[in-house]
Amino acid sequence: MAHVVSSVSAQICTLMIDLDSRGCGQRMGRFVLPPGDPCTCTGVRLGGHYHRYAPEMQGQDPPLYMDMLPEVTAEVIGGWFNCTESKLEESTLRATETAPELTPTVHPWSTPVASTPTATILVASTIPEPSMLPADCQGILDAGQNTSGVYTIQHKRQNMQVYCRMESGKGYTVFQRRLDGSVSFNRTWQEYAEGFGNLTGEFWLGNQKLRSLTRNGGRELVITLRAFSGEEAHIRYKYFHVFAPEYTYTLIVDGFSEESGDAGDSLGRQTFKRFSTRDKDHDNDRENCAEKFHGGWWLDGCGSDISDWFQSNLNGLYYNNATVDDYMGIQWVTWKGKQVSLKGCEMMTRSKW
Ligand SMILES: [Ca+2]
Repeated sequence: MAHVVSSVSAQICTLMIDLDSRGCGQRMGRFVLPPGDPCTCTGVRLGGHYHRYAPEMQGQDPPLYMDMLPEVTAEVIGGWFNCTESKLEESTLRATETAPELTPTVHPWSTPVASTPTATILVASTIPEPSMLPADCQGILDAGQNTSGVYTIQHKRQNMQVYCRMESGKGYTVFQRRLDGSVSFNRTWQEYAEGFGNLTGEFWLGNQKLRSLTRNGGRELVITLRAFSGEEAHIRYKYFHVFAPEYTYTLIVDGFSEESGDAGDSLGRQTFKRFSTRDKDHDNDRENCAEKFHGGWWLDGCGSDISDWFQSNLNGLYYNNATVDDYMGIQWVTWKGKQVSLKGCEMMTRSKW
């Protein structure tokens, strides 16, 4: 590790929001940045006033919900615009060379907004040794490992062991698996936060890692469901995001599609639902649904109240046969109804960028 003190230039971009009709004008917005190269943002500040400018996104257009705004960072914006690290470095260098007379590029179709302050600051930084570890399972695949299995990745400077499923030329990080009931999913908030089980068997990777992996908002979620009848179904959500612990690991999924089978969308209704465990009841039911169902999940109601909105629980109690009382097993209601528990399932995620 080498410690250096260097002079760098910081460009703080002001992020504003503009209601988007896709979100019924309520909770969904479009990001609004000042004109200029978004890859030069080294910091983000929320605020300002309504403004029309919203830059093009190279074909990507992830939903931005109001609740996500506190989590938007320069790194997130970099993900939206496919800014490579080298591009960020080049941008920073360019800004340093021209500071303090830097004039932001103004796109002809936009109206200039409040200035994007450029300040030269002294930063004591630690330059990490070059890492040989890919940042995710796609990186593992790109490095030539095309066999599914347990690998070590380095995500957000944190080494973590994950199970990578290599499928159709894509590398997915598996974060949940049910096979045979050998691992109890009736766990505490802390256990769900840290993860439990065996990566080659049944496990929950952990809400902290899940939050870290989905942080840039550009993740897809793929779910495999297996029934006791031998049927299998594959489901995909184009967008997948899990909020920070202070937002109780709230779930966002959007962009449902069926890859195979006819399982239907049983998770979409749970978007914006908070995570609950037997010792942290964040559902909207008078009962403690996670306690009742013996597992933590993004729960709303327990099925016995008027708030009977939930249709899936893949962390429920494992049964060795299909028929259960309403919602008491591993459920995907739009596929098998509320009285059928599944034999197994797997949930995995992958960055789209
Ligand atoms: Ca409750």
